[in-house]
Amino acid sequence: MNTFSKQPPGIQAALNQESAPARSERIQSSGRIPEARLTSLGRRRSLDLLSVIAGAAFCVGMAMTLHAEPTHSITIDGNFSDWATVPSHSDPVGGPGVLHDGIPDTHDTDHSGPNDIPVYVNHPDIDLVEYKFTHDASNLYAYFRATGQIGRTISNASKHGRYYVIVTLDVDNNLTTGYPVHEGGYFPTSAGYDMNMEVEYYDGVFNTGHYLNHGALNQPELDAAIQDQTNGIVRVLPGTYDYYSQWVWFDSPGAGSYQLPPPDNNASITFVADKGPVYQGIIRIALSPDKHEAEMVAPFRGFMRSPGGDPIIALGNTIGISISLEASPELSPQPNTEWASDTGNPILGYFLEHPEPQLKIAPFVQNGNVVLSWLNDATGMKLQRTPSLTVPDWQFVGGSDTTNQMILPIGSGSAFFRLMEP
Ligand SMILES: [Ca+2]
Ligand SMILES: [Ca+2]
Ligand SMILES: [Ca+2]
Repeated sequence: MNTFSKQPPGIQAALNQESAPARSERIQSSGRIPEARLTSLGRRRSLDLLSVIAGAAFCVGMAMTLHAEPTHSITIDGNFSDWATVPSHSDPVGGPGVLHDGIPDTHDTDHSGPNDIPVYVNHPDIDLVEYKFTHDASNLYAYFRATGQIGRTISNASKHGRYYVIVTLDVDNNLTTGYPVHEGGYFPTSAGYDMNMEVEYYDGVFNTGHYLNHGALNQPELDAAIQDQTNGIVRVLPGTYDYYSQWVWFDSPGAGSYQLPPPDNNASITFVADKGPVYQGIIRIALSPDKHEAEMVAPFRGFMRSPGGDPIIALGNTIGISISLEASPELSPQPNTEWASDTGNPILGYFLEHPEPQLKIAPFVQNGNVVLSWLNDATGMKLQRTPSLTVPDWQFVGGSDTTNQMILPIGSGSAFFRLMEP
């Protein structure tokens, strides 16, 4: 996400200062946890009971809806019909003389002062014209539409282009932590950005989808942040554009350089630098066939945890979002040596609404099994069961956090179910 001052690839390069100026178990009120009861009564009676109780669970969920930004179920597949009901934000169609809040809509990235006016650069591939942002129970999603082709980079013997799809996040809804985006050459500016979810294309191909943290003001603070991150910890602190770390998160203990400690010990991370090598972790992106549109996902878990163990990104939090596209100059329509970027107006005060899981028990028995289901938006929530509510012993139902339906055998006793947020 930088300009010519970017250092050569190498892990340390990513972790060191860049040249300036280029720039629980979440137990909620019990009313939020829909519960459904399964019994092993005779078939006819049990079916009636299941149906009634499943209906009651649905009503509990409805009563607690907060009417903030609702969840949406998004599949990263290059089909954008799943975005149809997500609120749209527009950005000017760039061109000579086109201003956005007094700033050339597509512009160079060489300016870093809060009151600077960067210079117009013609680069349709980074001309953002529409963007959207949404979430579900365990992921953040962003949508982008550009005048030109997203992710297009030159690849030949002498030129190796770069393109960045950037979502900058104020993860604590606090302007005093993080940094203002003008420090990176992004305008119009806004402040408080602590972390990114980002994709780099390099030399004609996807390079990495990574998380960034800008919570350091100098090299010792950056060194400390990196040490924390090898243990899955992010401290949300005042930062600056010039000091950051970036990592790819893998849902595998051995795929990355650092296996994380419990409870994330099934995951590992690798710190990455711009310009490769390629790592495919949990941040994914898909483009439309004409490459004018992109959809991207960043699971909550990759943002890591606070020192106290709380996820940095969690349902119920409020965040701020800034969207940018940025590219190196080789594919600009006219001879040009300037990098270019385009930044949308920020989405501020975005409340990560709890999904409406609508836990249900099917009103029939399937080959001696009971079918429990919940909305696809709530995939990522964890189904738990207990044989009694008097002395509860809630146990995770294995595999339930990657689906929205479980088919379970009917045993000899009673069973009660609930969905828990991740
Ligand atoms: Ca899709
Ligand atoms: Ca634009
Ligand atoms: Ca902040």
